[in-house]
Amino acid sequence: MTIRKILTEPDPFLRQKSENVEKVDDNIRSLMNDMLETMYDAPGIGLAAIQIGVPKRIIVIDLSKNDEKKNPQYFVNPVIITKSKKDASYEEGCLSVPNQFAEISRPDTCKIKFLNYEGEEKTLEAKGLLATCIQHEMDHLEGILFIDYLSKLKKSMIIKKLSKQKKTLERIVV
Ligand code: GNR
Ligand code: NI
Repeated sequence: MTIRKILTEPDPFLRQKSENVEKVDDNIRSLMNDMLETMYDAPGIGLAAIQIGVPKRIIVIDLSKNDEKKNPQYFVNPVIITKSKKDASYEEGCLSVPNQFAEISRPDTCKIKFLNYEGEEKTLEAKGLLATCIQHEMDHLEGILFIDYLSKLKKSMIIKKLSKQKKTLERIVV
């Protein structure tokens, strides 16, 4: 298992649409292991493959608390079957938008189908933070970030800040 570099905004790669996985084989499972290790190291509660530069429709999520047993969940080619009319709002963050947080409103519950770690087809009814996280990660597969839901002004301020931080970091590293 390898910890990979997480891409951060602004990066055109994050805006790319991810492609379906044809078969869940050992290469895909190895990628999922890397994604999980990268997510735990960050740390975060979810990660989409595109965040480590791989444009495949793969998501990993683990909502377990620090003192609990780990509970990794793997979603390959996830599709939303139904979402609730009722919305819920959570303060969201994103490993690709470091240190920025905002209240985002999304459907409160959703039902998805996907392939699991073994490549078996499954369905899941998610609510609360899991529903939010699944939708946040599925947005990544379409090249969408949570800041896209903010006002133009708020979004541009965040992107400007992140661009500046990146330039400063480059100067330090080079
Ligand atoms: O670690 C993360 N926390 C989080 C909090 C609220 C809503 C969504 C998330 S996902 C985020 C990790 C991430 O960027 N996944 O793409
Ligand atoms: Ni994210």
